[in-house]
Amino acid sequence: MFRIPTILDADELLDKAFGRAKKITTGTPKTRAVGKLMAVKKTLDTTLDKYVRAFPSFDSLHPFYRELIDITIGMDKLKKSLGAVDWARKKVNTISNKAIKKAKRAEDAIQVLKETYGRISSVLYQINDHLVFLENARRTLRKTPSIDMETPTVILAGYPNVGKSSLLKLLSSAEPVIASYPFTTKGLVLGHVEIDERYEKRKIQFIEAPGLLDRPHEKRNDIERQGITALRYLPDLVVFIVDASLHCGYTLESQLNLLEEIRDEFDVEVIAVENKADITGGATDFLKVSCTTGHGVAQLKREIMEKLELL
Ligand SMILES: Nc1nc2c(ncn2[C@@H]2O[C@H](COP(=O)(O)OP(=O)(O)OP(=O)(O)O)[C@@H](O)[C@H]2O)c(=O)[nH]1
Ligand SMILES: [Mg+2]
Repeated sequence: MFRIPTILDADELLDKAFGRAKKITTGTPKTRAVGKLMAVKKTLDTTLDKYVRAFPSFDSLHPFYRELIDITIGMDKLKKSLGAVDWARKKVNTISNKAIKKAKRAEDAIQVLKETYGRISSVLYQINDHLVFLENARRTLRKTPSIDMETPTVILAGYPNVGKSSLLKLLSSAEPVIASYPFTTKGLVLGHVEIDERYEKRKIQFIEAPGLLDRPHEKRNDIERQGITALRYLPDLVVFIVDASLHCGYTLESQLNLLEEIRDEFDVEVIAVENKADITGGATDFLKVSCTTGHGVAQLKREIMEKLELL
């Protein structure tokens, strides 16, 4: 969702800046040295400034994204790294400006150039960890789903491994990874459905929340926390999936406790379904579905549409 350019590390930035300077080959040693210093300054000033501006302005973000980014990246670290990059940009500018003046007066302008390259390199190496952190943050932000706050939103929630991704695939355009181990889904997965009404096309967003365990919030891992954040800010409806076959590896009791907690904690309508009805069925009085045979899925779709008042 957030488009940010690749963040180069210190070595790559220095290669880029010194590479530009290397192309300046004409003039006296003095004018060459001054030209090179100006090229290095300009390249680093522009590039570092672009990095700082490319990250979203966090205070104006929707609270859902603020909370999500805090979990997946860490807001304080992110702000600190952006601050460090801005500090380096200013420092490089000051060093370059002084060096340009000095080179103009100096006997040996090339010597000034060499010393300045050394000082600029050391500033960039000082912030290398921040640059690496920002490049990782960029990759995480790129994967962050782009959620439309105006579109009706259904969250698929439940214990790990119960079939949330399988159901998301049947209900929407999403192509999630499905596997027989828990916590396959490690972030929020978004899918869409378009419904043709007589006069207009309506959209529904489906979001798979990563698997949740029935345990206190402080004990939850960062994968679960993303699901809680989504539940807090986004759903018009929750489809809670239970695996009564217990192939998921968790007891029915824990799954039902989680369902009760979600009902208590979030002020949202919940449809509970029992998945994997091809293996068992009858353990609960919820709507029975099977992602393997497709049994019950059409009825679930109808119930979702009714609850969202789209039928
Ligand atoms: N027999 C049967 N197996 C199913 C059904 N639905 C899902 N499975 C299997 O259950 C396993 C978990 O399915 P997923 O859809 O990945 O479950 P998930 O809830 O998204 O899992 P996590 O993302 O790890 O929390 C996979 O091996 C699926 O093939 C079903 O209706 N019947
Ligand atoms: Mg999944």
